[in-house]
Amino acid sequence: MTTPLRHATRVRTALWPVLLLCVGLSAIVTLVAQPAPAPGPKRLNVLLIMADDLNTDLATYGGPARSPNIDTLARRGLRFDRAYTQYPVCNQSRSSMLTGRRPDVTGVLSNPGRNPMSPHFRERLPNAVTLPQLFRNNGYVSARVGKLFHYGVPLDIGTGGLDDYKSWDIAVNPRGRDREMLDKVFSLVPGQFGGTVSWLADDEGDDAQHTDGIGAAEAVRLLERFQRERKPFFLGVGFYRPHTPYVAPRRYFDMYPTTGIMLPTLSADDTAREPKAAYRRATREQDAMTDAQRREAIQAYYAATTFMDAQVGVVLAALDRLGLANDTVVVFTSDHGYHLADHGLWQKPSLFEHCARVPLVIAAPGRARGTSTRSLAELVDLYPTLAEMAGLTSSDPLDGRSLVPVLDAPDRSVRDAAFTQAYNGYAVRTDRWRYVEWAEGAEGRQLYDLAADPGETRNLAGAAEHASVVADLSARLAAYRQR
Ligand SMILES: [Ca+2]
Repeated sequence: MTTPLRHATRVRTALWPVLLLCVGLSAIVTLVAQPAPAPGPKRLNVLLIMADDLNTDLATYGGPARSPNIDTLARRGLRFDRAYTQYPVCNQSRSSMLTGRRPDVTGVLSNPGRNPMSPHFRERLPNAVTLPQLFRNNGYVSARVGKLFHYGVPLDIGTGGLDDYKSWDIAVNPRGRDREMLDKVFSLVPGQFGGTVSWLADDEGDDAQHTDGIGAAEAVRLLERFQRERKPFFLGVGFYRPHTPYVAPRRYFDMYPTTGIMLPTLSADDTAREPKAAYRRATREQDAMTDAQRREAIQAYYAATTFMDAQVGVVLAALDRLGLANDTVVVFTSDHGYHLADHGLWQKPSLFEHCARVPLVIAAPGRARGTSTRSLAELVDLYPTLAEMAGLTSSDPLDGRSLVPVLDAPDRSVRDAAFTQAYNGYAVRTDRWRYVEWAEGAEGRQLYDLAADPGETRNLAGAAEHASVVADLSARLAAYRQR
């Protein structure tokens, strides 16, 4: 299938009057009230690049998935080794990150599809000023390419998904050949793609024909336009990979021979699935995978990851070519981590480290460069961090903390705990421990000493010698839930 596809649908400036008629007078007032761009020194641009469902198996983090372009970005900036999502599912995480509020505040606690009542964050927070909206309200042009707010992948590709129209001046919805090839995808559940494990090596298409390749090209066009028009910008580029279906050109699969892929070993708790709540996302079809299928799925996930990394490279090369790099803070992250047979689990969500932890690189002009930090960070911290760097102030009561002190001195820390929640479970990560409570402990507790046991193989929650640790961390979770 080599026919060029319709590349993208856009909400262009010319469509604003139509949109405004649809959304009512309040939006008009919002637009009119926006102040003109402030005169003065050059303003700091923002390029926020998000991958979907990307864990820390990147080479950037010492993992097996090649990521030469994200590695390059890390050499220009600061790699956060302990960054965590607020909720390891797309909609919950993205709503939280982009509003700067925790999931219990946004009220977005489920993905659409499974629960038709799943709200948009505007239902609970109608007047929230999102991160891109803050920039938009302060004279920046705010643009999105691809998945920033939630989309169902792959079926919503090419649509606006659960977008927030107040956040953007420009929205681009790329759609490539991967969206048209679903009939060729191998899936554990035939006919389903996003919610189960599925993959395809594309033998004919090249990068530029895939949704993320088209998204990268659209992002480059926007950067060229912003540079030409000398506009300060907030550009969000949301790639769809490595989210299922893991689709990429064949050559990326060839980088990862299945004979070289080691399958994780399971602990006694993993095998027994205790506590049960921790393994609630295990599915029958995933449990029934053969080892050969597990290796093929991991190969495909890494292939999709390296393909996505190549698209990151396309965008970063344009930033350099256009002379924008010295005036632009670049953030690369993912909405949550991911299981690849570790703990006997696949995909998300869980409250294990591999699912709660996210890659996070921030390359900011004049700040930390080519190093890493052990400072804990949460995705909700990105909002105050970017606002501070740009000299903007939000009137919203943000839940995160600015990471700017860490960007200036990577041995510093701005928080001593990071929190993640899923279903009726809450987890806290400290310097040494990961502690999880399900139904406030009624459905189980987990305590792992990550300094001694990074693979989370020994649950210490019932050990008498750690009772005071459990009591302390349980109190922290109670305080978190009551905020
Ligand atoms: Ca996701």
